[in-house]
Formats: sequence, structure tokens, C-alpha cells
Amino acid sequence: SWTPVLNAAVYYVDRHIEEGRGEKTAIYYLDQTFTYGQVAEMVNRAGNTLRSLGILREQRVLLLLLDCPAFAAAFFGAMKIGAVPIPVNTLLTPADYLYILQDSRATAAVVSAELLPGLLEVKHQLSYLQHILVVPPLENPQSFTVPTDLGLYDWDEALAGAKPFLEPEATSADEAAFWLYSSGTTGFPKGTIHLHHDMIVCSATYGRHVLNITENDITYSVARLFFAYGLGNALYFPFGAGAATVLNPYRPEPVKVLEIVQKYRPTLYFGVPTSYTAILQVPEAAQRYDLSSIRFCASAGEALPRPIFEQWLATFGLPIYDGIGSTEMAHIFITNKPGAYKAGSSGTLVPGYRARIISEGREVPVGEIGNLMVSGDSAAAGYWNKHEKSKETFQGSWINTGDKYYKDAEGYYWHVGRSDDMLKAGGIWVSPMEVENILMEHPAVLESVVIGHIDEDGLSKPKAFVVLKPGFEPGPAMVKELQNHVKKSAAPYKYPRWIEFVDSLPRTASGKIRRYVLRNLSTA
Ligand code: 3SK
Repeated sequence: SWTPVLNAAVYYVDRHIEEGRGEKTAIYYLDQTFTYGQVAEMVNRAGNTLRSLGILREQRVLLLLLDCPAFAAAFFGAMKIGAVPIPVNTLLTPADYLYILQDSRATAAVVSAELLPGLLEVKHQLSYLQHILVVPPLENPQSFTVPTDLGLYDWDEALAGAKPFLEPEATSADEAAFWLYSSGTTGFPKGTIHLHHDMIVCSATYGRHVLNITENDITYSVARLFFAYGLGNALYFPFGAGAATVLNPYRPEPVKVLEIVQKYRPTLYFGVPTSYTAILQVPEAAQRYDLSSIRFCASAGEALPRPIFEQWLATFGLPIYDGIGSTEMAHIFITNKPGAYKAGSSGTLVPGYRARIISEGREVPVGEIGNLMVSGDSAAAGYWNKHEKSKETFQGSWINTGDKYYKDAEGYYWHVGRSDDMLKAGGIWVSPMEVENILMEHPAVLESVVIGHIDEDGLSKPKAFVVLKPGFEPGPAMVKELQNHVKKSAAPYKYPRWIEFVDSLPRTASGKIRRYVLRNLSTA
């Protein structure tokens, strides 16, 4: 049987014009608003621009973009011509972009001018990238000129010269729509392939049954569009319902976030534990800022500590509905919900998903810990060019989350840790091996191990145990020096917040480092 024709760009954008929402606000961006009609036209112009550069169906297009309307235009424009957008983390290093561009073989990139230097640094090493479309900077966009001799184009000029009408490519529901790179233990991120139907499944499950989103809603997500979490929160959930989204290109500093909520009055607010914690530190936030528009606060990325839930409830009178999702599942599949929440838990299943907790090959009884497996139709097709990793994660219709969980008698899921050694900082995966390798490049370091350590707010950050080479002095000066060393070659959130100097590392008889000993030492 044939897979039905489905182009997700038509579902999320063109449908609203057909259904009479062309004049309705789709995006609030700084002091501008964009209607669904304007977004549809930008999407068409973006698709035509990519087509005129020779970008074909199935070819990948890297999006290295701040949160802005150009993100929506490039994401759905690429998808509408059957090309495959790959939003990437804007906090990565040039070496990370080199890896992703080579691995994905993206032939075009759409880049915010602010982020262009990181890409140009590795441009001479790229084998596949032919075109870079640059979105003008936020500051002084009029005086910005793109050096065209480098194969660069001005995004605004290119779109202005493109046709505003575009026939969608007749993609199938099961064809690749977009990729997201998820971090791996080896330090190499994995290109996770999502299909045209995946976002639609998330809209019909979490969007409909948990958020209860309608066209009257306004969403605002502190998590950026390049995260799987942010992409749903601030783009395909609102666009699925004909609602509006607030996009902010600047860093989500706590006071800025509160000002944005007060200004645009979102009804659905999406944060991560670090941002909830930071907002709670703002003096008299509840007295100074009006958050009364919010009817739902979501959290994901890492488990929300119970004290943060309680303080937020006491301060703002709102529960935070914490959930767990993954890049592989596209969005949240277990969550707390209105009328069904327990602080500190990840909540219950989102309708449309199934879960199993497995230990030693069998499903464990209530209360017993095991690996969390999940099944649902938003699951990715697999990882690009990572056969062994794909087999470990994608097991028939089940996905191995890599998380350890237990379920209580009322069907609530409780997170107890990661199955592997990955850790999170500010909600973003960090490969300990990557940080360890960088530390070990320093002339003073003999060996190092990086683990996740819980700070006083109950959030996980990297901590390093370091064995110094003879002749080097441990102490605060060395801590600073090693932290600066990591900051120079890794994304800023990855540096170890604490460094402990040890004489040797605990090892097994076969020489493997016993990470759990250090983890226990670190929490003792
Ligand atoms: O980390 C999470 O919980 C998450 C949630 C939604 C989408 C993606 C992710 C990784």
C-alpha cells in the first residue's frame, strides 16, 4: 500500500490560509507581528529561494539561527520543497559545526549574521556546503553587507527577489522532514531523522491532550527552537492550532523573560528547571511582574526538583507540569498534567504513547527500577549513518530512552538517573568524554573524569576529578586555568563548575574507571 502524500509545511502553514486564518497573528517578534498570511508568503519565498539555488528534495539544509521569523520561514520553506532542514544548537563550537555539516552533507545553510563567524572559521574544510544565506543582524541591519564572493547571500534580499507562490512537493507521510542532532557518549552527535508525520503526531497527542491548545493561545518558550523541546513549544504546537508564538532572539535572562511574559501575555509558558530556578531568584518577581495570562507552565530537559515546583507554586500560584521527552521521540511522552500531577515525578503517559520499564530482559513490577522504553508514532526513523547506535536505541516500535525509571502504583513515572554516563547541564546533554578529552589536552592534566553533580538548587552540572602531572600545583589558580581551558574549546555550558584534584582514579581490575564511585563520593 502507498504511504499517503503529506507535506508537514502544508499542514502547519498553508492550511491556515485555506481555513480563513490568513489575517490572524502567528508570530510576535520584538515590536513586529506576522500574520499566518505573511508567514505563508515568507515560507513560499524561502522555498523558492532554496530551489533557485538548486536545492533538491531530500537534500539537507542547516539552520544556524536565533529564534526569529526567518527560522519559521526556512524550516517550513525547506520542508515544503521536500528538502530537510536541520536546526542546530547555536551554542556549539566551529569544530561541532564542521562535524555536523560534513556528517549531514548539507548543501545549504541559513545562518544568523551573529553566528556566521563560527561557520566561516571552518568553511575551507567543508566538502558539501555550497550556499550560505545570511539573515541580517539585529543591530544595524541596514549597514550590513554580505560578502558575495564567498558564496554568501543576503537572506532578506534573496527572499524579496523570490516568487511568493509555491506548489508543495508531494512528499510522503513517512519521508524525512527534518533532522535534529542529539549528543552522544562518544562525543559525536547523532543526526536524528524525523518524518513528515512526526510533528503532527505530537500536535495530536501532547498538543491536544495535555496542552489543550487552541487558536486563542499564545505560546512562549524559554527553550530555543533548535531544541526538540523548543521546536514543538514555540513552532509546531502553536502553528498546529492556529495559535500565536512569541519569538525572542536574545538570551533568556530571568528579568527579560518576566518582561516578555508581561508584554505579550502568553497563555502557555515553557521553561526548563534552570530558568525556573533563576526566575525565583528575581527579587519580588510576583509583585513586580504580571504573569496572570499563563494558564499552563511546562518543564522538561531534566527532572524538575520538587523544591522548585513548590517555590514556583507558592510564588506565582501555578503548578509546573514537568515531563520527559527526547529528541528521538520529537517531544514529551510522559508528563504531569492539570488534575494529575505529583511534584518530583515525570507524571503519567501522554495519550498515544506506551512505556515499559525493563530490567534483565523483562518488564519489572511496580516500584522496581529499570530502563525506560517508549513507543509512539512520533518516534524518529533512526540515526543517520549510525547503524550500531540506531540498533541500540530503535528496537522495533520501542525506543530505549537510556533513562532509569520506576513506576508507582498510580502510574506515575519517577526518574532515578541515566543508564549511561551522559549528564546534563542546564537541560542540555553533555558528553563527559568530550570534556575529559579537552581537559586532558592541557599540559598539567594526567587524567580526568567528568560526572554530573547536583548543585544547591538540585540541578545537574559537570564536575571534574583531575589527576595532575608531577610538578603542577592543585589549587584555586589551577581550577580557574582548567575551567578557562575548557571554555576555549567547548560550548560554554559544558565547562566543569567544580574541579576536585585527586591522586588517582578508582578503576576496575580491567582498568575501567569506576564512575559510580566518584558519583557517590561527590554526593556524600
Ligand atoms: O529532554 C526532554 O525532556 C525533551 C523534551 C521534549 C523534547 C525533547 C526533549 C529532549
